[in-house]
Amino acid sequence: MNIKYKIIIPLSLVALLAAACNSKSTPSANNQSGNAGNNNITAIPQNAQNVVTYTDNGFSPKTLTIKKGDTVVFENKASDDARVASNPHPIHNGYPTTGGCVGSTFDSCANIAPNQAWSFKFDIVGSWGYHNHLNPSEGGTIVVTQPSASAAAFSQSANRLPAKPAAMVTSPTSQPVKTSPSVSASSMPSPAQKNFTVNANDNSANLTTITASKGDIVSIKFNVAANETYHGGLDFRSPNLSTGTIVTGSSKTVSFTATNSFTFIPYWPATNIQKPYVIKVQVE
Ligand SMILES: [Cu+2]
Repeated sequence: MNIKYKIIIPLSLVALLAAACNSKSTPSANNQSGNAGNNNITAIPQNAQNVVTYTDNGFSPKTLTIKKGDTVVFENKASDDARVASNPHPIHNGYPTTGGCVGSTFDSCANIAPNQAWSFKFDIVGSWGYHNHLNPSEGGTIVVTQPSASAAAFSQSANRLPAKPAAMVTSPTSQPVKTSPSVSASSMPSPAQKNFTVNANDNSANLTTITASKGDIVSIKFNVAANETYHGGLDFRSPNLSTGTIVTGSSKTVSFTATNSFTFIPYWPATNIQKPYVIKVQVE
């Protein structure tokens, strides 16, 4: 069995269709040009690994957990168009990459017709809500996890060379074998998981400094109080990572690998008014 062809054919198909879509000038306001990476709308691919299916009943599974770097294929098997977009509606900026047609690049931007699919690669660890922009009450969550060092090395060799895990083949030559990165990575200690809970309202939070070590996987659960918070809720924003809108009385969890210190600033999402406190993430 030749695995290479299975991988190369769908990818080149994606590239061709993406190029075709972008060269066409469409009058649709939803179609943003100059954003080629985003309009990966194709026929439904076969044998996709991470699939969310949209039917007339909404998205399934509601929560899909993947590894950082995985691509999710959103397949439309419903009778109507769908447009997958990062929460919150309508600003689509929850997934923290800018340059999409509205906010985040996690946005199909164009409508996905029945029997078409849209693919998106997730490079940021965290829990990312999305919705159908054409019917915003429908949605789901993609949970992107950080593979542990050894798991990452294993899944890379397992995905690409299932029949021949290169790292484990003993070299038949007498030359010294270079230590491969996967071997040294697997001998490194796994990063620590650190969990924090922030209880916040419009005026203050119970936890305003979070301390972690470089490399830690940090999870912060933001609870937005039902009382003493304007009903539109809060959005905790930082240069690289934002929670998106958390409505009053609900919570959201963000996860990331600690690299540099930064600060979350809470805002009223509807009016972009900054609240009078900050939450510092101190990485030592
Ligand atoms: Cu929307």
